[in-house]
Amino acid sequence: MKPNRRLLAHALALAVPLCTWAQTETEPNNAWNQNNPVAEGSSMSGSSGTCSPTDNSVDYFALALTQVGQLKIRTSMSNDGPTSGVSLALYDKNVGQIASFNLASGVNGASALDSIVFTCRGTGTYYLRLNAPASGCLSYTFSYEILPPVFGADTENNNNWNTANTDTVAVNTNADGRINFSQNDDNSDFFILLHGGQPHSTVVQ
Ligand SMILES: [Ca+2]
Ligand SMILES: [Ca+2]
Ligand SMILES: [Ca+2]
Repeated sequence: MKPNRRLLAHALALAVPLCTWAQTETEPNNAWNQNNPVAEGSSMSGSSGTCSPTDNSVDYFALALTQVGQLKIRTSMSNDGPTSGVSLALYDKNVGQIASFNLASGVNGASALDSIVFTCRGTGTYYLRLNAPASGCLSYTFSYEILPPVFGADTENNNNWNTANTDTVAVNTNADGRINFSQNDDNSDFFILLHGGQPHSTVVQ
């Protein structure tokens, strides 16, 4: 007797666990040191405002960057009233504010997708804060990912002229590099330029 292939496919699909997983916020998360941790690639859901029950507190989350690059935060948000925007802020590991910004939320129960990218992010912890909406109940889901840096890496440690010996650049050759990525101790890159066969050092700061 032949197996029912369609039935078998459905059974296999049900047996495969979902690759993505979602979390829901845990209140109180009203200060940076009450944050809810969020892993890269997973989604976090929450609410704020005149929901049921009403909770107009802000929501703090901790993002963990394990590689340098561009931090992209994606949101899907919905307000049950006419308020169309949400105020957010990003902080570094020392709770210094990097940026405050607004992302879109759908109105009257509709959802809206939005995203923002922060370039030159180094590794470590960052804190994300969502403020309560000006009015109405806000429901949201967000996730984040680390996109590759725009340019390739230079060879560290090249912070001094006499440690640049591995970053030798030939004439008419582009040299990639990364410098001043947040939270990473790299604010000086020395390169050796070969000109007429003679090395000359140059510094990027
Ligand atoms: Ca909340
Ligand atoms: Ca909260
Ligand atoms: Ca560098």
